[in-house]
Amino acid sequence: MGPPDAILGVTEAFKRDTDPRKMNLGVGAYRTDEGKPYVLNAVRKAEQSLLAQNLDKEYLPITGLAKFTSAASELAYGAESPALSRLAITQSISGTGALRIGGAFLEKFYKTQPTIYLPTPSWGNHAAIFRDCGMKVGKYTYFDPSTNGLNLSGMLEDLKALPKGSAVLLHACAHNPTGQWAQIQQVVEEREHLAFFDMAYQGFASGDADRDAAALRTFVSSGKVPVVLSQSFAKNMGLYGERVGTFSVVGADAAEKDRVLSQIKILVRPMYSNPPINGARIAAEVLTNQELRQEWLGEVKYMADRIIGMRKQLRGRLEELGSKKPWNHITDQIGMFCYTGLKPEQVDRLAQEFHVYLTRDGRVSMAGISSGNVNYLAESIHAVTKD
Ligand code: PLP
Ligand code: TYF
Repeated sequence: MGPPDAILGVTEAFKRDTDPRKMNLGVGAYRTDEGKPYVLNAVRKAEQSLLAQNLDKEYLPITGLAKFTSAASELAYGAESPALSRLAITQSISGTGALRIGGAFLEKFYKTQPTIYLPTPSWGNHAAIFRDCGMKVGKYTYFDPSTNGLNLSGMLEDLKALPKGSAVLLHACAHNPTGQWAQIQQVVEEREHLAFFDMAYQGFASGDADRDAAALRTFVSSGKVPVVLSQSFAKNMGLYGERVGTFSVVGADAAEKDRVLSQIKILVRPMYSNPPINGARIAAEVLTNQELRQEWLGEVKYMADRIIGMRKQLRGRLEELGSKKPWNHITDQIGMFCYTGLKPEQVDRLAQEFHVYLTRDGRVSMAGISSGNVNYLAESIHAVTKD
């Protein structure tokens, strides 16, 4: 018997709890202010339009639905990006599948550097994904537990100390605070590292999809280091279970793009032959129908703003309760999660005494908080942190 997934295991424990006050702050999935899963209106409308078209269910090509990958690449890299003409892109089984293709690609074609370096902490699944691709997994400093913020100098030092040309995983947004990118990019370029961007939250950090892609786009336009990207539509389009994403490699020129794409096809074929069609059709419809696209961008902003509002309320309530601990990191951090700094024993007490469930590293999914339970959460956190 193997151990359960650390994040999905939290949901299991939550489901077993029968207390009406229970809260699931484990898995990163958006909830409405009523605590319900949210299917975006733009997605519902795209589904209706697809249904009315009576489409067939034939296999997609190995690299997926071209209408989708082309619209997705414009969303990530910018519609005007000159890199689009030399971009090798494939549809993937959401962000996880994109990372898996990327890991397999690097393992096979970036052999001189068999290690991928991850920030500490990173998404809990990253290390396992790259390890199962046959890569070695290394670390660089990221989080500073004393401030619950970024340890920028530690991060830059570590990136400088890595062997030249290392593969470095960077969270494109909602992990790296904005503003420090220029320094990070400078070091990555000096050391000629390969930048593996993971973009699972485009639009979720700032509410603006272009702004959240700024770091990726600056690296690409600078053109000094190789850039690859995993892209997920799970969170920003609410397509979690539809498994919609892409993996792409920015080629040096159109000929390299063709060679890379031919190798990606060879990797994908024995993994799953070709990707699922339904979610890609939905995303393509939302991205290319101008009316739906505008509605979608508004809904992303709405979700991002609700989360920002919850950050303010949670911090404010903790301060009103007279907590002596600093809670500025709740509003300083961006994206879907908050690293609260809660210790594993405090997380255990939250579950056992207060029916509040999160991962033992103290990560809270902010999207699970609503105006109906933010006070209860503040009181619970205050109770386990006051002595
Ligand atoms: N990358 C990061 C940083 C994530 O947090 C997640 C999940 O939320 C993913 C990738 C992949 O998620 P999915 O496979 O559902 O797209
Ligand atoms: O980090 C999260 O909460 C989401 C959902 O193995 C998730 O990324 C969690 C665990 C997992 C796959 C997805």
